[in-house]
Amino acid sequence: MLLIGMFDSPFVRRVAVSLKRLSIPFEHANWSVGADHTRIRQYSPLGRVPTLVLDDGMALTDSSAILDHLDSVVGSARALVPVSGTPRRDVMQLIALAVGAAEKGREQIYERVFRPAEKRHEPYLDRCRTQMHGALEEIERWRASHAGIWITGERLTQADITITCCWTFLVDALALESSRYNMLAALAERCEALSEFAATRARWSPPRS
Ligand SMILES: N[C@@H](CCC(=O)N[C@@H](CS)C(=O)NCC(=O)O)C(=O)O
Repeated sequence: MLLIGMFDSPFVRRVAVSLKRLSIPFEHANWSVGADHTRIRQYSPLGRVPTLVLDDGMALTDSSAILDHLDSVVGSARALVPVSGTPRRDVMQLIALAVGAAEKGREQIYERVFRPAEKRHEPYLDRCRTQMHGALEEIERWRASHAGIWITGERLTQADITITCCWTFLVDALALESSRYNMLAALAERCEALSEFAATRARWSPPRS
């Protein structure tokens, strides 16, 4: 199995952390969406990472599709997203908020990296910032009223993994003020101390256009 993409991407990293958490061995192609775009497109017609090339040659794109596949491979008892009911609903909702915040962070970066300065549109950047903070505030509110070890209780789930990968990315790439989100920052710190997170921590650097 080959995971394509750099670990400074929250989408790639949440797949890498999940693979390690589930003890699924993989090789890593540390390719950048900037410099290695042509190489990436040989596996991902979208030209996006993460892409996971399976042992039978099938290349899966999009972290959600990849993570869904991994959960189905390991079975319901080990799956990182609960299989049904309120636990599944809550985990999926928290993941959607965290991924949404990271996407709005990514948009802000791409506006800087891929668009010439004279073509940048400040109202769009403002809109992205507002949406990003809206999602983070909602996760912070959730955490304030759910005091388990992990965000949905006593078991670490994909919500913890995704929130942490997205949070760390936003702090690193956009210098987000962690004091604004104390609960979220504390959860991320707890996750980052685990070996699968430590093994996938990468210094963030902007893609080259
Ligand atoms: N929804 C996708 C988002 C992945 C994504 O945005 N990846 C970025 C890197 S952080 C990428 O491939 N960007 C290149 C591009 O879209 O041109 C997922 O969850 O996998």
